Amino acid sequence: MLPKAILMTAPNDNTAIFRLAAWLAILLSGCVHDKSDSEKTQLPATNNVRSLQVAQDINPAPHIVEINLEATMSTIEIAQGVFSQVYTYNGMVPGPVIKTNVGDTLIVNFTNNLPEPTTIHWHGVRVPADMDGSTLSQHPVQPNQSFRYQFTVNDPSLFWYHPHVRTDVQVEMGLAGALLVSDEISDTHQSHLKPLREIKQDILILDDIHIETSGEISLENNGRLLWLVNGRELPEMEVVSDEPLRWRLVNIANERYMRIEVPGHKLIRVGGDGGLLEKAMIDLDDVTLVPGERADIVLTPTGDPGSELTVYRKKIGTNNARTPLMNLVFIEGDSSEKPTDTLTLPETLRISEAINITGASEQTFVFSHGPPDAEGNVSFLINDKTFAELTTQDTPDAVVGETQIWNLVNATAIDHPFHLHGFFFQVLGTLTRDTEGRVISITPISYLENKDTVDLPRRPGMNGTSTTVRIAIRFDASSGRSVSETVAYGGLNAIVSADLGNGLRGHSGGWLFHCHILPHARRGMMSYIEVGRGQ
Ligand SMILES: [Cu+2]
Repeated sequence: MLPKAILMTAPNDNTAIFRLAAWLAILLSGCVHDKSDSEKTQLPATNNVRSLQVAQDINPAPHIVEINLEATMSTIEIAQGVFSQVYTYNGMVPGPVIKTNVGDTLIVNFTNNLPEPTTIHWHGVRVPADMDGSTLSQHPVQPNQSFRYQFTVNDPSLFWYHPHVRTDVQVEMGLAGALLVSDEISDTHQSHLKPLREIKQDILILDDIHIETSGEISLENNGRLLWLVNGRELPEMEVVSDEPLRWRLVNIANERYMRIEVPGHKLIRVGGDGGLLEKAMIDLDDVTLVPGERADIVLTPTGDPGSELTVYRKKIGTNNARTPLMNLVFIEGDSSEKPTDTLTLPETLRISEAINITGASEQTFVFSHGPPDAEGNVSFLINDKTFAELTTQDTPDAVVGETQIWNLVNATAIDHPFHLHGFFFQVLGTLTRDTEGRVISITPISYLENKDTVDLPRRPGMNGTSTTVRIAIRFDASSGRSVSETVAYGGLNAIVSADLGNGLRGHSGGWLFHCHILPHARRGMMSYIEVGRGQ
């Protein structure tokens, strides 16, 4: 068997030394049949951040992107000289980038070669419920079994994919990848976006892991902490002074917030979870991504050829603590290229429609935690219950076409990143309350954005105070599918009648919402809404 992992992680620049090493590895693997040796993937000679591999489209038909994706254990050199046994998609950490266009049908022939069950959740993508990869809507794919994911991608943005079984463990072990949905039609028809689309674009996947000296990934946050961009520790990006860069960022870390800063430079945020913003946010000192969240940013680095500029992750809430994530290395520009103009972005990037909240019903969800147990661990709760304790009496319902306002109340002293499956929402504003429940501040949102993940800021003061983020959700028909449609489609008969083992009965239109600090979700901070057809 060819060492696929090695072939697929070859860097773009294909240095002669690396090619030689790769060929040697291939030759050796022909003689050595020990899988663990032949599938060891070494770091490439250069630490280039532009090294993400794109999943191969095996279907020649237009408007269909079909890929094969295999989850498997591999041994990869993540830190210099330290080999870690990790979970991979197609032998890589992170997994291959899936590239599609708006309106494409994406088919993913997924095979689970892990020693445990798994699924794939398409974070942020509006998919039919039976393609959502949650245990509410799909039986986990057992070891050595396959599952075909198939859905149409309708929203241009950067999304990501990851398991939704033992999510905290499986994501930390390496299972995550980016899914980019481009808007080729708009490229030709939305000429006002030309300046934006001409900017060199990079996907940057931000992560952190802990590894023991043995190389083992620590799930208890022991050992050395590594900050990773596209799976690399402190990688480099070659840039030309005064040439704008567009970064499509996604934070796949289990727990940590990523507040990105480039010293001496202002950032422009043009988009987020659900595609472009209505108007660019300019002159930003930093951009924060909570776990699961995306940001589409533009910056214009300046520096002398040969010099370096470091991109940092700033610690939230402190002024000075910061960690280097990536080095920009200035190279000479190509003098034959046209001189770069000052970047001029259109005033309106996109005509966005605010969700009409007239007559919307309201629901309130309180995010809290229980007292510490003997080991000091707490349960994390939504409306006083863990996910395992929920009955259908506890969970909200909606009918297709309905709009609801959700009041997401954070009663704890830490932030929680809220994520809703299957639907975009828009933030209406944030308010805080004192211990008497009186509103002490109201912050309306100043820009319009479709989101699937949002920070719920910690309470403003002592126990009893709270912060509420108000969001509007339209449970439109473009997500999901009615029970009857799904049964006709043949997808969910087994699941409708199946007890999924947690007291819940999964069925079409069951959508999770949870904290995206994955250990919090595992310890209970997760619930779901049933979206049905109505009468
Ligand atoms: Cu949380």
